Amino acid sequence: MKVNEYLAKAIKYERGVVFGITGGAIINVFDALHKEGVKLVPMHHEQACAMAADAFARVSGRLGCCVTTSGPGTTNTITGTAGSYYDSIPVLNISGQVASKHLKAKHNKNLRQFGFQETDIKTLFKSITKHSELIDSSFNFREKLRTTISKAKNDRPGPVILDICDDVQRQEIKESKTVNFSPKGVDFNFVDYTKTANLIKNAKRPLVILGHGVRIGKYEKRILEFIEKLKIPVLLTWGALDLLDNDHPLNIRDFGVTSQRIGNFAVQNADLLIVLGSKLDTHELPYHEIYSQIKTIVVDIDANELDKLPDDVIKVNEDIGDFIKYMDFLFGFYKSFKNKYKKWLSNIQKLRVQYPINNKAPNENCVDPYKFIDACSYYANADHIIIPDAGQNLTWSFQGWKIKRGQRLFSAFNHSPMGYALPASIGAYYGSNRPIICIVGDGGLQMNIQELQTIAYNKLPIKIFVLNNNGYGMIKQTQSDWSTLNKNVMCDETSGLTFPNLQKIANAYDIQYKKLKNDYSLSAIKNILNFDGPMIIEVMIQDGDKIEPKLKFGDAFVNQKPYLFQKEIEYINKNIVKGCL
Ligand SMILES: Cc1ncc(C[n+]2csc(CCOP(=O)(O)OP(=O)(O)O)c2C)c(N)n1
Ligand SMILES: [Mg+2]
Repeated sequence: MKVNEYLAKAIKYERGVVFGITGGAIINVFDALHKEGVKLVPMHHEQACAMAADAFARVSGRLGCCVTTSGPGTTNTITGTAGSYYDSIPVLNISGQVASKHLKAKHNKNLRQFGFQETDIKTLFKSITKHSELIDSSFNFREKLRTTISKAKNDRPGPVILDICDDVQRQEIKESKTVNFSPKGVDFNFVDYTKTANLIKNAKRPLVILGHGVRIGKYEKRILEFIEKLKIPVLLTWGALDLLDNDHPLNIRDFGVTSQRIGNFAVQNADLLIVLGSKLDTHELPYHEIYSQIKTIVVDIDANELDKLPDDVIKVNEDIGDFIKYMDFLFGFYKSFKNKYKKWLSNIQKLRVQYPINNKAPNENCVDPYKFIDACSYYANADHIIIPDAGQNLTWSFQGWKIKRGQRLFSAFNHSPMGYALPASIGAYYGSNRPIICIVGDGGLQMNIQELQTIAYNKLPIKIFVLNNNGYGMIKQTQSDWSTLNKNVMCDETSGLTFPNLQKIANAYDIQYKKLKNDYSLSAIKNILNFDGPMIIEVMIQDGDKIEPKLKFGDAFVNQKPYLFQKEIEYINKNIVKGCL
């Protein structure tokens, strides 16, 4: 069998959908994929292909596949691939490379280039993939591909890339007699589980923090059973916000720099944090001092993530599933936990109601972003997948969205490139066949606007809500926060950054267009979501509207802007612990 034929069979076996753009050095791979009957989605920019493959993997739980040509084709995928790496998303990238005899390494490695459109992909992608390899011979390709796919999917998943020379794609695979394919090895580590279990048993005000690792490990159901047995209040990172429905009694939602207020008060007043599958980003816990104040147990499969934490933290380098298994064993039937933290939980929930995200009066002149998110989440059904982009629109979405069980809500969390949401919506549709809500800024839309054509041609059920706040709102907010900075530089028309008329854009792509002018027009979202097919909805936000609350770097963890009076902080602190064990 030839290299390209085996590759196509492997992708078919993985039930992959290929997002890609063709070119001279990858033409044979696409030909084999086509012959094998693999679903191919041609797009208009390779950046978008990588992002679509990423979102496909996120929603389907399968391997994402992105196929591009040598040189500019593959260098265009860097932003998307980096996002998959930081968020641990399994994506197989296949890149065409110049013919093996044209590789500069075969002539003089100090050359910048030998072959036309040659680029050293292996080196370029080394720091943003789990595995990056140049395939300049067909020897042992079967084993190499299987090992590469296994790396993408196992342990802490992530993207991988094979850069396959054009001539090699067409060669018969040659194999050594002993194919040395070893599945992942087993490491033993000796965690003091009894000590950990005792800490949990003795805690008075514990919190469970769930991160994206829960989903990556496919432990959504097991975790639910675990927390429902312990009945400990649960905080969710953005990567895990869609693990629990908004109304789940244990769900106290988000915490960190841009979250509801009460999550941070809960953290500050807890006596134990049990962190499962979160790398505890600086966006969540910006100050490391917290670990010397509150006992913290962190369970993570990646030892490097534990290593970065201070010594005060109890570090459990273990798969979450194994950790839960041990806890199940040690706690028996969890009888001792029966409603132990009832008061702690109800105090937090009561305060959350007193400090809602949004309580402004409706406005006739524009749409309040929090009211928009609230209305959109009210009308969306359990089948919807929601993908915000980057900037204020992302934060408003995560602060305000109320998850219904089954919904997915995600973005490229850790890399957060503008332009992710639109191509990710395409990938998410092909990975799920579900209706998609894409929430994007007027700035971010421009970064992958060409994919409107992919959406229009395929008539994908994607509703594209464009939050028009006259430019780069996120950056404007930062500029307004710091008196040392001038206002609006590089952010809007005042410094030369302009945007096209969205209605004309919609017309040009032959996509339906609607405008939401003010808070009173938000009920139109119901019919918009019921419409069959793509639609662009322009949401008119007031220029200068902010993310609130938001922690300014350096301020106390519980004093997000707009600031609270000291008396109010004391009131919350007192009431959150009142009557607890
Ligand atoms: C590719 C990329 N370039 C630049 C940035 C830096 N950045 C973050 S948010 C933002 C402004 C986004 O504006 P818009 O898309 O209109 O969203 P808004 O904040 O207005 O909701 C910028 C420039 C980024 N995250 N990604
Ligand atoms: Mg904007």
